[in-house]
Amino acid sequence: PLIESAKRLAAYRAVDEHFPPNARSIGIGSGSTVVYVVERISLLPRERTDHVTFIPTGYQSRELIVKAGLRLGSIDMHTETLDVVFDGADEVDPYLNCIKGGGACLFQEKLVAISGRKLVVVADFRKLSPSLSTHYAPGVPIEVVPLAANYVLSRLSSLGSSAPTIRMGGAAKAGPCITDNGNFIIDAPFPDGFIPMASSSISPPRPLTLKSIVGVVEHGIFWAGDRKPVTAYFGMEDGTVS
Ligand code: DER
Repeated sequence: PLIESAKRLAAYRAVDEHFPPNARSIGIGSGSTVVYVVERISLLPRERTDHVTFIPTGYQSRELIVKAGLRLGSIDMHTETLDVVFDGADEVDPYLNCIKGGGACLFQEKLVAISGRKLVVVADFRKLSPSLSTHYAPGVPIEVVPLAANYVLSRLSSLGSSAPTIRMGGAAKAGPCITDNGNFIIDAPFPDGFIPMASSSISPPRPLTLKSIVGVVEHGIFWAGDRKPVTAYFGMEDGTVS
């Protein structure tokens, strides 16, 4: 309940402060915190949401939008920049760089985030981190083409990942987890926050190298410097929002 109330607090504050009065299109991320974002939006007066198109970032996000009775759109049909994108994260550093992909939705999340005017991250206190890849134990989620998975595993090891693994479906599915785009997810832990980058001179790390591995579709590092204003709301243990 403490964590759930922290998620709800962050989500409600984010919507109250960033849902534009004249909104036309809003991106909705994936995961459990964004559920409260949609809950808050559905409590807004109808005149504020009736004319808005909501763009999902996967099947779960799409279902949230439809079940809330909000108008569903699709990123492949949307050309104009989205007013704002709300999404969760697995780890957020002081620069507001994020690790995302815990829900295996990182590809569409990044595609929708980069299509928006700004990204508003909502998270509970557990996601705060002094340096990326030091708190979120599984490491950096990376979406890969299944045929290339073993090759990518070997490259990640040579780039310093301590124990990259293909994410399995667990009780939900025998064999690997399959993303909404039909790909695998590799979780790549990088000890003490060193994420491979083009140059060690860049601080905080800019993980260009990951994208250059053949078979990598997208990685879960959301770099705050990518021309996107990023705002983050954290629900804290003491019931405050920072
Ligand atoms: O997959 C993602 O990046 C999601 O945003 C997700 O990991 C956030 O998780 P949570 O809101 O359920 O904690």
